[in-house]
Order: sequence, then structure tokens, then C-alpha cells
Amino acid sequence: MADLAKRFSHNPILKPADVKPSQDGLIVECVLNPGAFKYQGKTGLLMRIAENAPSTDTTISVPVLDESLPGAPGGMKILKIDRKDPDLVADDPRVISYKGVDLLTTVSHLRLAWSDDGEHFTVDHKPFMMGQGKYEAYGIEDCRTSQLGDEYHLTFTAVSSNGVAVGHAVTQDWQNVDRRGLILPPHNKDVAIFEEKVNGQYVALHRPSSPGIGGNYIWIASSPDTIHWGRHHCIAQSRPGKWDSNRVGAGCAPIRTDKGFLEIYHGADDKGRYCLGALLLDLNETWKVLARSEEPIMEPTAPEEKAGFYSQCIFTNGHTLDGDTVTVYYGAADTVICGARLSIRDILATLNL
Ligand code: MAN
Repeated sequence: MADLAKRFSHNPILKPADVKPSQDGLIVECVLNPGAFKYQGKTGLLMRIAENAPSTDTTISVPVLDESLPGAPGGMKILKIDRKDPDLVADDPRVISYKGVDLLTTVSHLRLAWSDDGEHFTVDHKPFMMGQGKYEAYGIEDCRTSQLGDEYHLTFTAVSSNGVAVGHAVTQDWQNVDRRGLILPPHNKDVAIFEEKVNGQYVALHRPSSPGIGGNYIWIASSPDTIHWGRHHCIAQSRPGKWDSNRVGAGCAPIRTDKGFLEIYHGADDKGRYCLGALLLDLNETWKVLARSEEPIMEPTAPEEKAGFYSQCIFTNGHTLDGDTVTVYYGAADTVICGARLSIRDILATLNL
């Protein structure tokens, strides 16, 4: 194992106690999986804030956003389900099934945090974006923030009883947001738009799921406008017997290097342990994979990565760049946000080129 990450000494950098709930009566369960970007000399994180109402020994609380309730843009409805109810299947801390309907145990919104040094962050008191409408009733999650010129292209997971889809929005000033609707229907997530056009087209990684035949694999597509995506290619399947045997998904926008586009992605094994690895893509024919990590470049080793809401998990969808250094911001055990620095040269050196 070659864990290449130099973790911040004061991890975790953001935790539930740092964040005010979006509504009275809710509790912030998890602060995780931030998009990361630079804006006006500051480092911004667009965090996923997962909230719930308190559960008890006998009942599980399940939150759902409801347009018909007061509060902007719709209040939170809390379902209380008896833990002994025979119609309840609750074997994953993140998702339950009740009367045959899948529900999330938390509802997430997106919140900003700002820093002058990239290590110490101040959290905004108000949500930046809440789930809205019928495709986001279970919340919005895991936002990538790709910068293209003056525009930041936000791509996030939109969850509802309709399925897990991909929402898109654009901001220039981190105040006004132009919501552009769903760009990919269920089941799809982990969309990272490249921060430059390739051969005149926008390019994005995405992760459809095809559980019957196939699996949770990374795909690539191109678009003339970031709305309409086509020319899909599957570029990375999960690999039986390896650290990424169960599922794989993109991190954020790949990093241009002279060897190719370097993508830091997550993989989970059959025990559901999430690690990070790298893919190297051809600079012109981006669907061609030049190399892929045999071993993780980062795996859960710190206490906050090994135990939490969803234990044994490192998940990233945001980083910033400074020369050879990539600062990876990541969700640890789906509970807190941590930071680590890796050398791009060191990552490339682990790939068989
Ligand atoms: C999976 C996990 C959860 C997430 C749901 C919906 O179960 O990634 O964290 O809430 O999918 O996207």
C-alpha cells in the first residue's frame, strides 16, 4: 500500500458542530463531500450538509422535503417509523426501504465555507442551495464546482423517489445561481465537468448504474453546451478482487498534466470500504485510459476515516491546485471534512506508464 497523502495536522477541518441547522428542530448529522474552488483569493468549499430529526431507540426519523410545507423553498416533513415495523429494511445507515419505497436517512443541502489559507474555514450560516421540487425531495449532494472562464459549473446529485439523478447550476459570484435542471436522468451521479473544452466540446465524467448487467462504472461524455450530453464511453469498470471491486466514481474535474488528464476517483470494495485511486486519460481522445492505480493512493487510516456515520470511507469531489500540489478535500466516514496534500508527480510515478 502506498498512501501518498499528507493529511492536515488538524483534521477534521469541518464537523457537524460547526454548522447551524437549516431549520429549528433539525440536527446536522454529517458535513461531508465538498466541492472546492478558488474565488477572489479565497478557497471555497461547497459542502454537503446532511440533516435529520432525532431518532429514538424505538423509532427512526426520515426527513423528506415537501413543497407544500412552509419555509423556503419547502419545509421538511419528518416520517417516524417504528424500528420493529416488518415493512422496514434498515441495514445501511444511509438508506432504508419502507413498504418497498427507498428513503434516505438524512436530507442534504449545499452550504459554503470560506478560507484565506485553505486550511481554516468559516461556515456560512445559511444554505447556499436547498433541494427544490420533485426531483430533489430527498436532497442534493456531493457537488462538483468546475471553473470554466468566469463561470463555476455545479453538478450535484439530485435525489428523490424518482431516483438518483444529476442536477446542474451555474454561478459567477457565489450569490446568484442559475439552475439549469437535470442533465442526466436516474440512475446517475458523480458528474465532473472538465475545466477546459477538448476539441471544441465540453467533456464530463459520469457514473450511471446498471445493476442487472454491468455495474457502477465511470463513463465519459461530451456536450456542445453542458446541457446535452452524448458520445458516451465506459472508461473504468469495477475490478473483481481489487480495492475498487464493487463500485467506482469520479472525483472532481481532472488535472491537466503533460502525461494526460489525471483523475482522482473513488473505489469501494466488496466490504464497502472507500479508497481513492487515479486514472490517466489521453489529452485528445479522453475516453482512452492510459493508466490506472493498481493500489489506492489514499485509504482510510486515520480514526475519523475508519469510524463514523459510514465507516471506512474516504470520498472526494473537490480539490485545489498549486503547482505540483493537489490539496484534496474529502469526506471522512461520511461524517466530517478533512484535507490532505498529494504531489501530482508522486501520483503519476505510481502509475505504470
Ligand atoms: C448512496 C450513498 C448515500 C447517498 C445516496 C443517494 O446510498 O452515496 O450517501 O445519499 O446514495 O445519492
